[in-house]
Amino acid sequence: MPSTGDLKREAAEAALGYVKPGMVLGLGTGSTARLFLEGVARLVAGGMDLKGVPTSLATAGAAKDLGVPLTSFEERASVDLAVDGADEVDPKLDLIKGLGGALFREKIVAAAAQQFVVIVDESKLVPRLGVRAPVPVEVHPFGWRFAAKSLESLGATVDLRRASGEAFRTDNGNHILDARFPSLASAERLAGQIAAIPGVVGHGLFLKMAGTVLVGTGKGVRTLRRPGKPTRRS
Ligand code: A5P
Repeated sequence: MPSTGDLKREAAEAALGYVKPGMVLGLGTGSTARLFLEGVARLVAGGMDLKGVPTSLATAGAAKDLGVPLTSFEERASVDLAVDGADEVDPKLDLIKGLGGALFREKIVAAAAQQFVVIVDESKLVPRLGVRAPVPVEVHPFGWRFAAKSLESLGATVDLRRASGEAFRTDNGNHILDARFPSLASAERLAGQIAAIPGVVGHGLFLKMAGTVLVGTGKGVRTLRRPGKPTRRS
């Protein structure tokens, strides 16, 4: 019986098939993205010319440790391929991301990618967003209580994320509110409502962004594709 880690690795290894020499890669955050990064490090060690744009300080540190060259996103407006994990994937390939706290940079890099490939184990597939994961909402510390109250007025139960007893701080110095909605009927409408709350810096609803989702199943990788999104693969 393969472990969740095995399924994540299976998906991560499959994503290496999308990597071509000379690419600038968006490097995701989390345990599955870490496995992809290890694969990228192997390609670099084998002589492939690749550069990465990390989506978090943790990924930047891991890339440095593994010998993957980085380039600053401040010097470019796009990347060739972004590969990242997700917390939930629905049948339309819409996602919840951000349980790792890196959603703000992850969303920018995914949006800037020519191709955005998501790598998950099959436990992340859900019939509807929000059935298991909360929607992480990054908020500026100044307005977090107001943002929490505003999310509650949209029907959410809201928790300020904590780490070691303290309010969690993102790489951007902000807090995260984990918002659970009893029924997330229209993710698109909700995404607009959340984004409109003053003090909200970003949220973990990644809608119409993923072109390809690679799912580790233990019986081979399932490739899910969104119609109309580029899925170039060697
Ligand atoms: C990081 O902020 C998240 O968006 C991660 O991509 C997500 O939590 C998936 O993480 P795992 O690959 O560790 O499950």
